[in-house]
Amino acid sequence: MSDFMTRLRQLAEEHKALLKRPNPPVAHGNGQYRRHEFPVLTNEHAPLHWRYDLNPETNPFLMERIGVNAAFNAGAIELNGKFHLMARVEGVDRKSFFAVAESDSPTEGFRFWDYPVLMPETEDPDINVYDMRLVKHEDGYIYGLFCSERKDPDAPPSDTSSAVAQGGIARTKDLKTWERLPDLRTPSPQQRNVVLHPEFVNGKYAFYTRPQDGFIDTGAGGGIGWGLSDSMNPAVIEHETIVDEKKYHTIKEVKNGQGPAPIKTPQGWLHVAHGVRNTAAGLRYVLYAFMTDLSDPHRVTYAPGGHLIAPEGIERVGDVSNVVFCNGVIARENGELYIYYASSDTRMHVASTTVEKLVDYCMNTPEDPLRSRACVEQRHELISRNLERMKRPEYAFLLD
Ligand code: M1P
Repeated sequence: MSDFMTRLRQLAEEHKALLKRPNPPVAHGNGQYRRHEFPVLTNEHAPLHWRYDLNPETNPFLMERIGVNAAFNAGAIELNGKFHLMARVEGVDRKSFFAVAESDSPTEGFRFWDYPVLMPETEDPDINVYDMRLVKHEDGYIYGLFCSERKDPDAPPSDTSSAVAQGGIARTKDLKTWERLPDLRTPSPQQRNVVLHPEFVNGKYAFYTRPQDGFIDTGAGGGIGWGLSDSMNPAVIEHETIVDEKKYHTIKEVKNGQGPAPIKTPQGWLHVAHGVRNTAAGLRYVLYAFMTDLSDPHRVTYAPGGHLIAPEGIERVGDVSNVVFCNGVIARENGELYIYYASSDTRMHVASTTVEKLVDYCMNTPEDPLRSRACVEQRHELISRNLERMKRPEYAFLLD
């Protein structure tokens, strides 16, 4: 057999083994969720036929011709009994695009479809697209809300970095055929982390936004925003209000952003979001949860203090280190909840829990009291209740 075919067989074996790798939950969790052992998607999950030219005449050394750098920040949806991740795949050329990976299982076996998504462009073509939220809306469409990035037209010629981010919108029924709609229009100069609420509110389409003055800095954009639009074509928000504001000396001191669309529960809408703070080592992104009122989805009802998921171990390291980011969850009819989160702009992971547990977490975790002394008082209250309880004989083992 030629070297070419020998190496190709070897690559195929390794790829198949990666896709078949079982992904059990790790033994110990904190009761809120359980991480799973391995990433569910990486650049190596990209099919060989996306990366290699498989013709020995045009690729005698069997080299990667169009490499894949990362697979992260995936939207998620359960459709026709299958689990789908709409990954942000980044080529080695730094351009991101969308691609669906599908599995029969929520935690392992994700396999990319043969072709990535050829997303239609608007009249002003995007330079980069990323971070799609998949939202099954009650109007019957599945919407893809994503960031559309273009070079800043007002930047001087010497500035080859400044960009403008806007809320891109497309819709589909099957994740295969996409109709591109005009970008969301809002009073804010830039937008990222735009998410559609899954139900009409007062007969209108409702959006979570993230107003921002600049591409990285949110500036006066004070947190996760909210606005209503009469239509999706075009979607226009005249008034933006703040649902969940960024706050000094919290996990969302610098900025925050809505994760996936919220999950409807009897106790309210359950949200997963990301919060960002600054450190001497750069920005640190963590995930947090909160709940909003069922009939008034922009009114926060429960806001547990601190993070839900922070980068751990290998998750801390990647192209943009110290980041976890979530734009996809799957809440199943049986109550299971899968949180798909990316680490360090590099790979995708999953944490499994239930809707009931996360609602309990939101309703019973104390809010951030915003001062060290008040945090200690909170802890004192818990400790004194526990010490009282630990006097019971069935707790005696804790005092050994
Ligand atoms: O690099 C971390 C994240 O930065 C951006 O998120 P945000 O707008 O909240 O700062 C996005 O580019 C996101 O894709 C990325 O993971």
